[in-house]
Amino acid sequence: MRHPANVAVRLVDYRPADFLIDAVALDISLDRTATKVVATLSLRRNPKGVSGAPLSLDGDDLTLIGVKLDGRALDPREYAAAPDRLLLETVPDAPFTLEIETRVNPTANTQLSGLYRSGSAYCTQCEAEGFRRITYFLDRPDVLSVYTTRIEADKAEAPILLSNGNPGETGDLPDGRHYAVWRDPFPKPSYLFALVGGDLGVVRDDFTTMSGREIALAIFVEHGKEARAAYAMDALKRSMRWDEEKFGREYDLDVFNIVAVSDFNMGAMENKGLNIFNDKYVLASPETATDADYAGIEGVIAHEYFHNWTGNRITCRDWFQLCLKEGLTVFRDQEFSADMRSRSVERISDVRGLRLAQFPEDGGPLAHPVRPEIYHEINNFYTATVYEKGAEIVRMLRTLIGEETFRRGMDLYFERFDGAAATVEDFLACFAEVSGRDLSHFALWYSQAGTPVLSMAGAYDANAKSFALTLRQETLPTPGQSEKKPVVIPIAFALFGENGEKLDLASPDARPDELVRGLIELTDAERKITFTNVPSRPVVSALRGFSAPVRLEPAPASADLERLLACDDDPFNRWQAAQSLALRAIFARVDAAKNGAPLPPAPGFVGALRGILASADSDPAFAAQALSLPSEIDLAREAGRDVDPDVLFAARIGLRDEIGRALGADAEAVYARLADAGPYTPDAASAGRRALKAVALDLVAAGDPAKGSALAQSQFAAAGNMSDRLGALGLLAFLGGDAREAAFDDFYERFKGDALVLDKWFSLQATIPEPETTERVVKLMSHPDFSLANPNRVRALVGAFSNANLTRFHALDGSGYDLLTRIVLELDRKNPQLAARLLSALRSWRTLEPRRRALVEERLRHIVDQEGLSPDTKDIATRALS
Ligand code: B3K
Ligand code: ZN
Repeated sequence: MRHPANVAVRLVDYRPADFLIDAVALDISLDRTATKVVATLSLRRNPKGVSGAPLSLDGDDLTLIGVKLDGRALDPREYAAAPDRLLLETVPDAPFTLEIETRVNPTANTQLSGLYRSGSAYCTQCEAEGFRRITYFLDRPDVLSVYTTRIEADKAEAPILLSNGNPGETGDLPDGRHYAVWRDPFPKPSYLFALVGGDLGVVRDDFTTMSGREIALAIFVEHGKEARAAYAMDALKRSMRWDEEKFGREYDLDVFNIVAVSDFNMGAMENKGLNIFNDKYVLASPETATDADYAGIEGVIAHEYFHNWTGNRITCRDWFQLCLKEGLTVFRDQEFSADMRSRSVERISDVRGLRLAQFPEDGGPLAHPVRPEIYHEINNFYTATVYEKGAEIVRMLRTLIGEETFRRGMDLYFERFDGAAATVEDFLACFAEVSGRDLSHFALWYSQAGTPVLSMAGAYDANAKSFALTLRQETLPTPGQSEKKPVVIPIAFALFGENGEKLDLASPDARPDELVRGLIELTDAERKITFTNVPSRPVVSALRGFSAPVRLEPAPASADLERLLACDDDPFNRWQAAQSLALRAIFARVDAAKNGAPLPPAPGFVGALRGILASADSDPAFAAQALSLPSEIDLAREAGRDVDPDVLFAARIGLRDEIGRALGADAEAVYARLADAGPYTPDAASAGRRALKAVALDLVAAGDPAKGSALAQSQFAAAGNMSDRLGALGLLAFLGGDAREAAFDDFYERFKGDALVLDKWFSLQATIPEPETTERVVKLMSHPDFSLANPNRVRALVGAFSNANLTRFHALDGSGYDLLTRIVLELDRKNPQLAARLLSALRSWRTLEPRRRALVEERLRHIVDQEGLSPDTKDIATRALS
């Protein structure tokens, strides 16, 4: 495979394109190995570009057949063609048309970027730079064109032909071929182009918009899977209604199509009017999908739909502005899920996700600003920082200016930039205008990388009845940014008195609106606020609802956390108190183990959990989250340095067992109450009860493994839905023995042939925390159902092993690292995007203890030294080593 030159792209170098392409007519004749693409581009010079500039079009791996300018076939001496570029030194100053014919081989396309085949279907993925793998183009997001697409194919092979926009003429052709025309009236950048051809089943429905327009909805899936698309269709209709109600956004085309394919590099893609999805985020049935899968489908369907306004109608000027569409759209899908489900449970799981993926990224060698200033490979910047931290910035903005003003800012943004390619500055300017606030300091969140650390020190003066609180912030250096400035941190805030009562806030040091709203703004490195009329030493509840993406360090004293857990009316901070107590108890065990001291019991924490279990029925989903211990990944992150996964694992399991011994009987009663929940429904309330049931079963097993195993075996055998079955299998996998192997065999027999379910079978085996697992994973790689060509399968096995099985992946003999290295290098030749993504599992290597650190460094250097490494993998490995 050829690789384009590995050049750095910089934000400061942005220049408008020298040409604009007002219209594109594509004529694509599908063929398995030689698809013919004729692109007719209506070009004109951009008044903002360099006058007299040559026309230089992007390509990638293209074979040129011929070029015509205004209908005249050009002599090859009139242009320079390479697989990655088409250069015309002289073109007219007046508008002209260029007709370019290329050939592409979709079967040979293992990168899954551009036009490729998934199963027997043809499909495309163009973001970020895949369109140039179909035809030569100005493949950049600020070139917006109106597209007409004619697709031709063998009618038996591809009876369904889809592209962006509204359907036009169709018809039969000689030799068993047929064609379909699609017209998209909305100007769009090339990354939003899509095409699908194949023999697919379909589920149809319709939606009446707020102005009374009828939209034809369709979801295309593999034949026989139609029934499994019902939930996705329901989620789509709810998303369309929600965007009307919450943001005043109406759908614009006459049709909205979704296609589910099984080979896809990421979750889904928001192509205008034709979303293409990883089938994992479309297909669900009670027997095959867990509650988490249903929630994932709802969230991703919403996310891609919401892009129609935030991303498609208003797009990004350049790829540095990626967060403009991604962070904003994640914010919107999180709000949708919060409205559809439980707001506090959604917030907790969003923050868990942020801490799991974004915090380690922001604290390691791959750290970058939400709006990066340089990249070598843009596909490596579809990161947790751009998406999740990007969403947190939008949330902070709303918190600071208030919900109603935020909505006016969004309205202004939609009005002002509809049909345009915008920047982060354009976005912020709308909110500055409607709020009258200067947002220039706030904008630092977009350009400064690293997670700020917030600390609080309080002093109570019993005589003066005052409470002095000092707030400080600090951000540690990140690659390329050694000096950090203080950022604007909105701290949602409350004080609780001795009896758990919320105190009225009074202080001469805070603005009246800060006191009324309970929202303190920390803009400097330090701020001191003395609260008056405080009757007794208060407990501080800060960062309520996780009002800013910062780390609060150290966590409050344990006695204060126990009080917050009991009295805080902010559910997020109640959950946070339980997590902080758990972390403290686990790290106390870690320290004791290091010093050879007796393991300290945690009676206060266990007592608090007993209380949560006792009142679990009132909010099962919340109780399930509060009763779940921080994961090993959480522990590694919180430890921060000299991480030894074996020690963390032992301490965590030790605490789990202590809790199980103390609360096993209580947990068993909860489990028994929830055991028979009746027929499966995917709603949040039922899902919450199932989550609590799973946590209760784990506690029973912690206290009495034999009893836990017996209960898990019967739950596994009798399960009427995948959540219960997989929950039981997960526990059996952990407990081990014959029951485990029997359950895995049974599961395989039941679900063989069902790829999405088999992914779960592969994943669970990869995460067994036992020495034999590495060998098991190696064996599974030769299983007939394993294939490096399917990204879901690779992620299920290798991704799960390297991201979720910390003790095995970080085994001291280096076997886990060797396994990943081997797969990354093998995959790099086929699918560099996926290889690079897998390699990111090593991003926190510098926080490991020295022996493991040395092992990883050796592997990273070995990878960087490979001949012919893709720019994707090289970029990750190089930055990881920096
Ligand atoms: N915009 C796509 C992601 C494209 C990734 C390209 N490497 C999906 C999404 O965020 O909605
Ligand atoms: Zn997105």
